[in-house]
Amino acid sequence: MNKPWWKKAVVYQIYPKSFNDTTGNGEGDLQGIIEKLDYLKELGVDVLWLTPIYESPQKDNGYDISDYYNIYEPYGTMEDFDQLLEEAHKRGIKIIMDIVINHTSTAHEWFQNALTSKDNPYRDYYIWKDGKEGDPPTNWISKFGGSAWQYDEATGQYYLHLFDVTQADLNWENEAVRKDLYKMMEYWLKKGVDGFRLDVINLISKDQSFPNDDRGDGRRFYTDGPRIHEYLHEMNQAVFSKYDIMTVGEMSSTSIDNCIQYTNPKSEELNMTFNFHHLKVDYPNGEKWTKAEFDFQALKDILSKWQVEMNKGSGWNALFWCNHDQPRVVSRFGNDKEYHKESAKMLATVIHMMQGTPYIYQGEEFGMTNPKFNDIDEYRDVESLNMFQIMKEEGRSEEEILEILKQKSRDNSRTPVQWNDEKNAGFTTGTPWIPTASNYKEINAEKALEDKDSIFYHYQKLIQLRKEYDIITDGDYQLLLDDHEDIFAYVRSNSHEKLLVINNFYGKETTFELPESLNGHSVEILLSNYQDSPTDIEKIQLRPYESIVYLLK
Ligand code: TEU
Repeated sequence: MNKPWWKKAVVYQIYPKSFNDTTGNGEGDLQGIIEKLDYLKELGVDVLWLTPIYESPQKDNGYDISDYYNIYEPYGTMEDFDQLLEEAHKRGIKIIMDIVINHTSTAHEWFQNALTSKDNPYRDYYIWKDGKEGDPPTNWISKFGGSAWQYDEATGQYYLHLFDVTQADLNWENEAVRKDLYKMMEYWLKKGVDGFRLDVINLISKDQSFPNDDRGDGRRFYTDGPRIHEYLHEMNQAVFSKYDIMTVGEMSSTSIDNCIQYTNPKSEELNMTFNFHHLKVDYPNGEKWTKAEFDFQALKDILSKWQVEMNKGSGWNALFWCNHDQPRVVSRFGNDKEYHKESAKMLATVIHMMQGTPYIYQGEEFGMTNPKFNDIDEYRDVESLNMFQIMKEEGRSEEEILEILKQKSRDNSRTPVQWNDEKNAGFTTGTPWIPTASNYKEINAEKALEDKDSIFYHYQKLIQLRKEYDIITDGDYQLLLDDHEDIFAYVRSNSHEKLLVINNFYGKETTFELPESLNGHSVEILLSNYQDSPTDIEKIQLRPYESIVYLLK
């Protein structure tokens, strides 16, 4: 059987607001993406994922959709979108849309109708409940802080919002909701888009008894909920199965077993899933809002477990370090100062030599860093601003909170893409909607393109290797030197060859010793982040952040 195309694809994520502004209004736009297609072609990516570009009040930068059928005006028009799709396709690049169907903006006409009365037909498009003796219906907590329920004076009931108060959760129990959403997806597929990234899709099915959570924030009553597999299968049959597309589900606090079921082709649900367990290794005791070192051992163990188990269960992983909700990886698990280049390349190799479909987030390909904002006025993200208030109310000092945001805020990845060393890093001629990181003169795309040894060309090479070597897609995975304190090494194997991937995760020298079971092969270096890595692999003195991919035969 032919392998589906998305198993060998590399996806590039675009956060349009911060990508490239051609109008000078300070926000990126669709024409700005068109302008950069040749750059993306040069990098070699196969698919672009656009985060939401639909009409939206932008309380959550587009994850609050008010009209699924229209483009957010500052980004351009539907004609611009059609042109983007055509220009991308001309270059052999596919486009997937971000579909947000756990909730809509409260500005959506469905919600506006729902507000008018309890018996409006759209009332049941959302989740409304009576309060309990003056309290909200349950003690569930919104992902952005505070109660997950909002009271509506006029009708005397609460609606559920797992995210911002302007993001009302849709009622998936209502078949009319599901039908309307499937129709909307068909609209985009008929235009020719190549698939979907489905926002927090594993939260759509809620436990209908809506219980209080006596030992948590409520998430266990809606995460991978009771009817989730049924809904995804229905969606697959009604929509996805009719097109040659790719689908990736964003899975919040999920489990491997569920992700196997979501992505095993036999279930006919989705093609692949994002999970976040490997990105919680700097959340001590599950607490995001604290400054912390990352737990290297946990990182290795989690990534390795997902590699092995998903393969065993015939599931498929989306591989990623970065997205618009996560800090920049080179600042997080690498070293964005002395070893900027070495560590950025090492981190790229770690992920790209694994099994799954890799995702590159805009700017990652030349090592963009966290901006290290010093002032709360520089932040824009609704979650960061809410948490700033909440932590202040808890009595923490502003200084401490700013240190935490510097490490954890979602805005760390949302600063303008640094295209060159001109004003605003070449992102806009106007005032950017969020400040540009101050290091844009040193770290930018133009500079990366001029330097043959840049992070950009390392990513380019990783993408090419994936095309060239089937073992990256098919090979089994095994972690080596499991509890080595500095090294993340693994081997990928198939019947006739092996890939040995060795990474020094730290800024000091360390020694790699080849396990005996890997003796006796011929050795070829496929990629390294140093000029002269050794081909004698029995014992390797690894330099800071050294990362080497060997082909063994
Ligand atoms: O994110 C879902 C999600 O759960 C997170 O990654 C979120 O950023 C985190 O819980 C906050 O601590 C998706 C989108 O990627 C995100 O940008 C949206 O804000 C969110 O859904 C709501 O649509």
